[in-house]
Amino acid sequence: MQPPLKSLDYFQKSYDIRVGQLKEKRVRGTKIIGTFCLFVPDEIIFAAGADRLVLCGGRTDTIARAEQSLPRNICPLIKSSFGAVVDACCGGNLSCAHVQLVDVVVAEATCDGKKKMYELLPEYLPTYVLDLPQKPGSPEAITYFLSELRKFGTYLEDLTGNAINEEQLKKEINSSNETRRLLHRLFDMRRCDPPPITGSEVLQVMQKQFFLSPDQFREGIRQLCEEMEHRIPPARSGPRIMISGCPMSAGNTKISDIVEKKGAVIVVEESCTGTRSFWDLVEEDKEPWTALAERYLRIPCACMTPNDQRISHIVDLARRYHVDGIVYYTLQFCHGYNIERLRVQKALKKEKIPLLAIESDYGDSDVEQIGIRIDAFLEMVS
Ligand code: BJ8
Repeated sequence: MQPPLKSLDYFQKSYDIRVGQLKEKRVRGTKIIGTFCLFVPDEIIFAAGADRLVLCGGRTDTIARAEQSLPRNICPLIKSSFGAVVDACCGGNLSCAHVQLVDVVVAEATCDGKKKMYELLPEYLPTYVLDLPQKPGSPEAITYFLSELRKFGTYLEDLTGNAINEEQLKKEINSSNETRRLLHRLFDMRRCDPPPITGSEVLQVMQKQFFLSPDQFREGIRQLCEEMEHRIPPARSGPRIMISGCPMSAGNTKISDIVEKKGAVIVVEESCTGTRSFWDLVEEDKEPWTALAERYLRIPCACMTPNDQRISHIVDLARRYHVDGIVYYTLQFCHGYNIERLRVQKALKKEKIPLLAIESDYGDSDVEQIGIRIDAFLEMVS
């Protein structure tokens, strides 16, 4: 086993610095926005002089708290996120520091479970819901989403007391694109055989993008890319695997850890903690609101219908990263990603790329059983 990359320490150390930074900002009057999804454009938040952190839960310990009011048979990400809010706002002792750092929550109309959970949030935190068209390919979708983004901009202007001007918005678009380009540089290096970084290491980094400031995150990625460029990885022994499906929020690394402990190497993740978060850039030469609406509506989330762009993106990634097999990961009770698997599976069958479907929660009770299935899958694709 090769020694861990030194630049990963940077991300660990930056965490405490960022907590301090957010606390200080709040004291100075900067509004901190909590979000739960990639569909809420950071660029608009930053252009309004606010800051943001993502509150998606990957921890198990907040789930019991959520289950006191939510049904048990909904996705663990929803329960974990909601439980953290309830606990933090009702003087609990689970100490999810993130919730206490935000002034308001900006939610989004995506899956049913999230939409209904967001209806309960105002009891704990001021909540704004950004609506989304469900058929991104329809001619009316862009017009509608554009009007929703402008409304969101007005909400932020009222909240912060700052006007969002075009110049600032363009600056934020360029800044977010710079982050996306750096992530492309990082992910491109994973096409090498063997790749100079493991999937578990990449996941740790990708989870941090939702908490660190853009400057902090970019600095970490730059250091990491430089270290990776000079790293000589040991010869590869296991197959090249792609993970595709639901996001793995901070605290949840279960499947990536099992896959790599079994000897495979994860070379790419098609998820919101992978390519979905950075793949497409925002057009920089366009009117900024339109450019944002177009880019964000292209996010291939299973909440959208039809979601053909996701199917072709997965096939494209499988070829580009020379994968031997795909582990299709669904969080328990996430119907969107679970049902969409059938179309993904069909497309991959044509390409002769094997797929293993795994549905799991945040608990440990299925670790052994998943390990056995992954062992058998890796043996088949080796
Ligand atoms: S853009 S994936 S972050 S909605 S896993 S809560 S879909 S039941 S997290 Fe998501 Fe935005 Fe889409 Fe990404 Fe619902 Fe499924 Fe749970 Fe999910």
